[in-house]
Formats: sequence, structure tokens, C-alpha cells
Amino acid sequence: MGSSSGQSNGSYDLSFKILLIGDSGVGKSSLLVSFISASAEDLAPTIGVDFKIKLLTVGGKRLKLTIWDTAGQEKFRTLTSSYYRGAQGIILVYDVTRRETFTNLSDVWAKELELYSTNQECVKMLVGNKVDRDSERAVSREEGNTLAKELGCMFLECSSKTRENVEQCFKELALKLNFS
Ligand SMILES: Nc1nc2c(ncn2[C@@H]2O[C@H](COP(=O)(O)OP(=O)(O)OP(=O)(O)O)[C@@H](O)[C@H]2O)c(=O)[nH]1
Ligand SMILES: [Mg+2]
Repeated sequence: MGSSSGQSNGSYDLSFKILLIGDSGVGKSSLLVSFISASAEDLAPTIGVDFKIKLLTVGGKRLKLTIWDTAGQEKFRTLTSSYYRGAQGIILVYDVTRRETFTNLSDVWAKELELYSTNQECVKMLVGNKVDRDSERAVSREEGNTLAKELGCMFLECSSKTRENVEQCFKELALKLNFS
């Protein structure tokens, strides 16, 4: 039997590498934990990189997602940039309550991507996190939408705290990867 879609638990049809990037504190690790374990604890800043694996059935196919969570702090930049290689999906995260995390996506992160991503056809998703803090919002949904168009990304706003749109972030990306 040549197919990997057997009965055993760990089997899958396709495997994808996904990368989470964005400023420190925007909630990249929280998004990942919220997606994987449905919990929302307070996390410490990521040291370097971390990864988690999630099996997901999308469009009738079993996908294995290896999701790499990078540190946003500048001191880790050289280390984290080496993990861009070969990523098929990229999630660019900002905090809707901190405007500089949004402007840094164009000023810093999109440039990092251009420099270090080896995959020209990677699927990108722009995510505005922490929408549960709507009263402190500093970036409108329209601005997010506009930047997403500029960068050629899909776009969602979410909250890793309430889990609003968290699964959608990863599922919509996976769906697009599945058909690209
Ligand atoms: N209110 C609210 N707080 C959040 C949300 N997501 C993350 N946080 C908080 O924001 C802080 C930073 O979250 P992290 O997930 O560690 O951020 P990070 O992007 O991984 O940061 P680095 O690892 O340093 O790059 C934590 O105190 C989280 O609890 C959210 O959706 N809503
Ligand atoms: Mg982190």
C-alpha cells in the first residue's frame, strides 16, 4: 500500500510547515496554545523558537501542520530568521491595541520575509489579535484589510483569550495550502 492514509492515528495525506511571526507580545504563542489545547494561560516571552504539531482534516484530507512559533524579541532575530526556510504558510500577527506592532509588519516583518523566506508561493495570513480588548483598539479592521491586500495575505481578526476566530486562522490557511 503506497498511501499514507492508513488507519493508524498519526497518518496524514499532506504535511505543511507554518511559521508564526510578529512583534514580541502580540500573542503568537498564545494563539498557538489556544489552537492546540483550547486553553488561554499567561505565557512568558518565547526564547528563540518552539514548535507544535497538529493533525487536521480539511477538504477531506488529513493534514499534518508543523507550526513554528518564533520569538518576536529583536535579540533572537538572527536565530529565528533561519527558520523561515521552506515555510509554506506564514501567519503575520499584530496586536490591535498596539499600533506599532501593526506598522512593524510592513517596516520589519515583511522585509524579513522577503529576505529569508525561500518559498515565493507561500500562503500568508495577516492576523489582528486581542480583539477582546476592543475599547483599547488602535488599529481598525479596515486598516488591517488594506494592509492584507498590500501584502497579498488573507486577513482575520481574532482573540486567543476568547478563542474567537482562532481555529479559523489555522483552518483557512490550511484550506488554502491544501488547494495550492
Ligand atoms: N487580552 C488578550 N491578551 C492576550 C491575547 N493573546 C495574548 N495575550 C497576552 O499577551 C501577552 C503576550 O502573549 P504571547 O503569546 O507570549 O506573545 P508572543 O507574540 O508569543 O511574544 P514573544 O514570544 O515574545 O514573541 C501574554 O500576557 C498573553 O496572555 C488576547 O487575545 N487577548
Ligand atoms: Mg511567544
